Amino acid sequence: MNVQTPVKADETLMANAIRALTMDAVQAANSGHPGAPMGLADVATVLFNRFIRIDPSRPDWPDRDRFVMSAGHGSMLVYAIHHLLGYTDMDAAQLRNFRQMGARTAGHPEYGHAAGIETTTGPLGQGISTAVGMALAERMMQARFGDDLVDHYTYVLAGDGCLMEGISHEAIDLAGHLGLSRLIVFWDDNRITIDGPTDLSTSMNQKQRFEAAGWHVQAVDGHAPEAIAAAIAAARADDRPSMIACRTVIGKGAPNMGGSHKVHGAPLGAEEIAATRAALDWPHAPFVIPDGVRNAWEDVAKRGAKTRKDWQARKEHSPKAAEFDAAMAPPNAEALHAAITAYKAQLSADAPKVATRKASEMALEVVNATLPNSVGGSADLTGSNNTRSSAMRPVTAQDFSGDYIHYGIREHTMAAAMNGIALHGGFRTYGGTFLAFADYCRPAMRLSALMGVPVTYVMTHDSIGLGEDGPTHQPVETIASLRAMPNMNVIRPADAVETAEAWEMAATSDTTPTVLCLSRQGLPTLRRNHSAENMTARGAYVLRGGGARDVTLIATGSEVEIAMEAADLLEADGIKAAVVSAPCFEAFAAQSPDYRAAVRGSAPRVGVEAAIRQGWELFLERGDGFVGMTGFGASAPAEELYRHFNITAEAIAASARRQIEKRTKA
Ligand SMILES: Cc1ncc(C[n+]2csc(CCOP(=O)(O)OP(=O)(O)O)c2C)c(N)n1
Ligand SMILES: [Mg+2]
Repeated sequence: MNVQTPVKADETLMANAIRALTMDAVQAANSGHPGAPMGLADVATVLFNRFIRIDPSRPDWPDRDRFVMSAGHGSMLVYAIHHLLGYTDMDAAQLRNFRQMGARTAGHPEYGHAAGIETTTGPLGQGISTAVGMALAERMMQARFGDDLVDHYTYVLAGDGCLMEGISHEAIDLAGHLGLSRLIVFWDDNRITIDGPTDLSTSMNQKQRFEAAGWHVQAVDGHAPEAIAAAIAAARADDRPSMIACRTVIGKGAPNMGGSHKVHGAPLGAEEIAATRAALDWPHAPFVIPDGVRNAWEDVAKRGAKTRKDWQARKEHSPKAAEFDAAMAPPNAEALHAAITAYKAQLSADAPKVATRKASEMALEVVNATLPNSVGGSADLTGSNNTRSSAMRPVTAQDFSGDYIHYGIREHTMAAAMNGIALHGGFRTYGGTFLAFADYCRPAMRLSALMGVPVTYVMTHDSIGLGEDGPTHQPVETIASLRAMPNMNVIRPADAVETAEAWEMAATSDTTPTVLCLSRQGLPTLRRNHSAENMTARGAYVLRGGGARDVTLIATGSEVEIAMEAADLLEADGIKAAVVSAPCFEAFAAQSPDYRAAVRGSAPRVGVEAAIRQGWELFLERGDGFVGMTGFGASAPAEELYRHFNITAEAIAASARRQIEKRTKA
């Protein structure tokens, strides 16, 4: 079991190895941050030497402890430790090439770049908030599989910066409320940030802040191994999340520069490095580690490997082994495709008129019934986002067996926690808010995309179509801004069928997160002819009018219905208008050139979306028309807003006629 190991090794030497590797790698790169790794070397050494259970030969072992370097600028701490533990992908050449093209030792720790990096950090505050999701997933897995299979901790090293960022407030509050007992945060209390001492910019009593949120709080000398160890043991024993304030000296070991903001983010320089070697009594050449120290670190890895093997044996005999493996495996895409296809056939026959947010809830009944490890949630808008399917039960501090998370009004931490849940493994996760508040989630969404974590953002109230709540709530530029993000699928379905298809894509995506942009207002079913093919996965397709066309109307979401009406108006005048539904630009961009050309057609085009035009060059050429928004919306009933902003069938038809006329004259 996960218990403390007695100390044998010389932890001062183990910590000085981190210091030396850090200062030498930063010097070699002539760039990087030596201060935090040197200051945290003692805390990290005690944590790894006496407590942490990981197996470098099996970095994805599900019951490993999670270690998050939230102060991501201190990446050399992670790389040095991985090197010392003997991770095969972190040899000395990687350290010598710190921050260089193609090296695994990126400037900030990047998930997927080297084994054992649990999450990408660097944007301050993200690590601690992502870790809240990991610690929550651990509790939820423990509730399902018991201590035998789930018995690990989530450890976080956070700096002054992480705790000053606003997201930390949300994360601390949520973790305290949920009583995430296996979350242990070390605060690198060095009283230094880039600009200088922290008293330039904060007077916060961090200990009281954590206490107020329901945490177990301790303070120790961050260079006193026994005190650190005692604090970790007490933190593990407490049933609340724990914060250990570790009073440290930034750049500890550097005799002249230590303790100053000058060591935060610049090489020490040859002279100070020599002085540090002398002060630490570390005579070894750069990147050379004496055998005794290397052996001490490798013992940590050996202990982890043994613990992992014990776990493996327990799992093999567990009656829940198959269920556990299924939860850790990718979702059953075949089963979901069959269920969604049958559901789509029913929808096309019934042709309900529902808002796509409601259609999303209907699709979730299918998704959540088919994928048992689906976990949902909302940032206090459950009834508006329609994110809770009928069988879902809330997760609470008393009962983690539920599958629905009330994130509270904490969009940013919701997004980061979803990353953490997904990275932890065992669950597929989604969470909702209003689309306009995607901006409150954005830094964490960017990390979902950068890391390739397939979480789903259920974002409702996706345009002026939400009506009376007005321009504060009406996205105008939001969709374009999300489409601008690499590796993010932005899907704006037109009806219940496309919504079901969007959910199939989102719930089975491997490495791309998804934003679902969903309407508040009711929309008719436009896809009346059932097809087993997921047309939304094509990105865009001809919904109406094969064969020769005089004009192509291309629309998304709630505006597809309006484009269909415009096609009726044009048809009455003998003008053949094709209507293209374009729910997912990213998927369309990935289609073959032939397919794209066939959908776009050679006739003049009019794009229609109740949002800004930016990004529509995927479909439109110069001279093509666009009916949409050019500024913020307004507060009024939705129908009136569409008329006011001239997003109507008449306006689309008029634009189509203009395009055709221009083409005839040319
Ligand atoms: C969101 C965000 N804002 C700003 C930065 C730039 N930045 C990197 S480290 C840092 C100061 C962090 O101070 P602290 O956490 O105390 O680290 P220390 O100087 O003690 O190593 C800043 C402002 C960042 N990485 N992320
Ligand atoms: Mg600091």
